[in-house]
Amino acid sequence: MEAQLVHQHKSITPPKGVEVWDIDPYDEAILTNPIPFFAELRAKGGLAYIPRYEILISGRYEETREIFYDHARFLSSRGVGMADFKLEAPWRPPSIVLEVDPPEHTHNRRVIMRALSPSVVRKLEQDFVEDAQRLVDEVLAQGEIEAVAAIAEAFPTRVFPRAVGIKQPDARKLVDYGAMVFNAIGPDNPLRQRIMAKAPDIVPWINEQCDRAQLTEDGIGATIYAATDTGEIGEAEAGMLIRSLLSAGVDTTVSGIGSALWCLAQYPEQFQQLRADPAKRAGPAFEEALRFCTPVQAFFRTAADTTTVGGVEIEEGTKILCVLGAANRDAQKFANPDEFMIDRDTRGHLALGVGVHSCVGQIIARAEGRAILQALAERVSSIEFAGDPVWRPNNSMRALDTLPLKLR
Ligand code: OVM
Repeated sequence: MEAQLVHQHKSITPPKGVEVWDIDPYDEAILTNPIPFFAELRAKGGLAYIPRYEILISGRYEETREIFYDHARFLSSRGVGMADFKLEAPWRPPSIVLEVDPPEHTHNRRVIMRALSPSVVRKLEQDFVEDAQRLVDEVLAQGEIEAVAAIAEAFPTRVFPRAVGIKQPDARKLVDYGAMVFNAIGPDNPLRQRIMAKAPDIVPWINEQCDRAQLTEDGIGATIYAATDTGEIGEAEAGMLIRSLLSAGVDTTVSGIGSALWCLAQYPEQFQQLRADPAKRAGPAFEEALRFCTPVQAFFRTAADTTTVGGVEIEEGTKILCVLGAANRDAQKFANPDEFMIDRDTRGHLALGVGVHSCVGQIIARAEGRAILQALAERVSSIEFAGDPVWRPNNSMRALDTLPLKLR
């Protein structure tokens, strides 16, 4: 028998030369207001050690990128959360694209890439644009709205499940499943436990949607199942890849769109800049919102062997929390990082990762973001807060709970 795991992963001794930092990055006050924590994290150096969880943490751009880019030294197959899948049974069968290393990863990812190719998404984009225009017309008629429900959740849950080919989408279950997946990446804290209590209600429904017979014949899901006809993957793998789409394709875009709206309300002169050329600036504005708010705030990697980063020796089995949200506000990479500027050069931001695991759905996510921001900029003259925005704590996702807006 394995010894009882204290932190769901191997116990490590603090490496020499790193600061020991007595902080809980999963404190709800930090999760809902992470920016001061990011600054403190970067000030500690390339890596810091958090004794409470016996993990390393990285929040500077250079080190975070180095770790994320190197899939051979820093594994995903041992889980991208606090738990080491080599030592603790995962809460669900591991994802065959997220929680896996090359060469299996390469093989499985290729099937999704083909199903989400630029030519496929180009055809979907016209639908996204029409849906976005219709949705913005609807909310404009209401004047004052709660924009998380009315736009951020409404839009992706309308367009994405339909693109996949889900016949009877249940927006609530899709959003809640995303919350489970992203809270599961953190420690086994009350946040994770509360959402996991919903599993019996949600997981069987999600799994059911992944069956071939449940999917339309013309969606992304059907294209993935087509790869079983040539023997490239099996039926079970195809189902697992659909599960990945439903895991990663809803909450992420809900968060990205909600955060983009928050940015535009917070920086009205930036919204006016967007309005001056919606078709050209919607894409860059969404990209800057990704950098500025970074929907997936952090993922772990696990050291495959003894290695060094920035002169720090890291032992095998070490869990490293890579804080993408902090790296995206590193002044060494982005000038005036705490300013939201839609005309800045956002290239190299880490909101969609980097390397072999970088977001496989990024072209569809970007198409959704562009569609909604362009529709807004073409129809709305001003976006103002109609009350205080409230952030929803989550172990790895930065997302709004409520966003009262007045649209004119
Ligand atoms: C998956 C998966 C789950 C969560 C996130 C993600 C951001 C992928 O199930 O494959 O990528």
